[in-house]
Amino acid sequence: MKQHILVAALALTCIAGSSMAAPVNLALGKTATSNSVYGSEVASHAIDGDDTTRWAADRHGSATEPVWITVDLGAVSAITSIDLFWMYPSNVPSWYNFSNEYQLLSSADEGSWNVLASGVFHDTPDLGDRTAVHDFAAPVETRYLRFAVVGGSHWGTLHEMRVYGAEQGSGNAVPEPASLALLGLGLIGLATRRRQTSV
Ligand SMILES: [Ca+2]
Repeated sequence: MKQHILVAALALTCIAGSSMAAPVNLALGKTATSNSVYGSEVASHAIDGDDTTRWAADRHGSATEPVWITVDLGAVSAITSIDLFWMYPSNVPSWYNFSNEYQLLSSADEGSWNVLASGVFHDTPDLGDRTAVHDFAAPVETRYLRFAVVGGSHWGTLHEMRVYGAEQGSGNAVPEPASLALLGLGLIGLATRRRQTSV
């Protein structure tokens, strides 16, 4: 009997997994602006789906004078995860202290902002020092997202921001917690993890 229950559970997991659509990057193809740009490294480069292109600021960011990009998702969306790729390693040991301290913020009107998450990137060969995935236990409803550099010794930059969730009215339902538990994802609170990539 126990074996049958196990098989049934596995079958249910497979069915649930196959019925879930692949995550959609809501930032792809949307618009991005910035308050600082270095040469041709414009804000849209951070949401073009290409890890080789980047946004870069022409100065450092600080708590009082951050440098930032703002992504307009075009409509209020329910965000479940944000995937950040800061940059490739310089492989210059003397540069390993170069960093960006950042915040992720949300806004419904581009006027008042809520801090969703924060972190620090460092220019080391360790992928975990240069990438982050911020998962949200409850979907964050927002239209605007901002990546703000608020400190660190490197001019503000970001190669790619990928935003996952569901656009309001799109019919792409955000997975219910029960479904996530069934798939063994176990999201509890805000979690930051290493991005799954071979970079
Ligand atoms: Ca890019």
